[in-house]
Amino acid sequence: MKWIVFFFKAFLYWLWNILIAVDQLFAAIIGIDPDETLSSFFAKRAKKGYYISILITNFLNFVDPGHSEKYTEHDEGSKSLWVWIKNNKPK
Ligand SMILES: [Ca+2]
Repeated sequence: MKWIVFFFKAFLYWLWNILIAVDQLFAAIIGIDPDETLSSFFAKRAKKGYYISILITNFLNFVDPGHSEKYTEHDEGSKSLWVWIKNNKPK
């Protein structure tokens, strides 16, 4: 029985990593820093008052209380396409 539990936990661990990878792939596709999850991106934008981000963050916190605080990556975001465009715009 303990091996069944072990393999189930290993499967969940693997599945969680895949979900994070898919999340960050989608983030990169829409121009967000590829090292940042969508949860983190929307939580930061919500704190800046962006309405759509507030709605998404409130929904995530409803489904998983404390989600945005738990998964906000304060050290990520500098590699987004939008930051690159801002810093490399022709003068
Ligand atoms: Ca990260």
